[in-house]
Amino acid sequence: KEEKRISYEDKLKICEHSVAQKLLHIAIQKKSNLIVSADVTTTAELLKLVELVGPHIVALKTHIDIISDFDSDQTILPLKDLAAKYNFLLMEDRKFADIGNTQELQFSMGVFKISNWADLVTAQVIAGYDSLDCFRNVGVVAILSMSSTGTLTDMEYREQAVKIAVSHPNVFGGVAQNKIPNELLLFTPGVNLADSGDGKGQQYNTPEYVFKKLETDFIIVGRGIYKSDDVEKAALNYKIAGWNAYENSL
Ligand code: BMP
Repeated sequence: KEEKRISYEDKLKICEHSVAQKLLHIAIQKKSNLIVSADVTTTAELLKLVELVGPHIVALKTHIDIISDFDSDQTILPLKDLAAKYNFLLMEDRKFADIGNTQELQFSMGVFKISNWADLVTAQVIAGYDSLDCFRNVGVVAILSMSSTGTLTDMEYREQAVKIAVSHPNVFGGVAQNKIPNELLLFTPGVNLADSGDGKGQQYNTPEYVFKKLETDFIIVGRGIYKSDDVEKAALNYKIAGWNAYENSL
């Protein structure tokens, strides 16, 4: 059944999770639905990138395990300061995919101690509903479908995955390349204004497409921004493109 695209203000009334509320308030305040995917590999590059894009984003998405010189004092403390300074949330794209007990350890232990700093995390739902119980004090964005060629997230899988996402209290959103129920926030990666793919299976759409056709709430942009010659200008361009696409889709 077709659901009508609704505004961030209306989403505030139906998405009750505290992290969803924060994200929506930031989106409205900053007039931005942009999440930058900071797929750089050193602390210096990460912090430099965040200084440039911070003012324009609602959240910064990290793959913290690709930072070669990770150190919680040198990497996380300044990152948290920047998040407070520029008013955005920290989203760790860990894509947890194990049994609850193992995920609990991966979430809180090891060198990264994700539970100490992430506002939201991504998780697969492949291990079932109970596996998501361990993510307390954080928002979970469930991976419902993927942007890559040949992904196994077919319709049958997606339907089952959405059932878990809408019913689990820790989950407030989904990563997907298709429409999802209004009570979840939709995050869409695979967004690029210049390219249609990366030669490694990634497939790109435009902001216009994902807001109009998928009714997404947030776009996730990596290389389109951090590989640009002028990173700040690129972030601003995607922010404006995303906001215009959102307004045009209402
Ligand atoms: P880029 O814009 O450079 O292609 O980066 C996309 C980012 O989004 C990567 O960090 C990737 O891990 C993530 N991602 C994706 O591309 N497709 C998905 O289906 C799910 C993702 O998390």
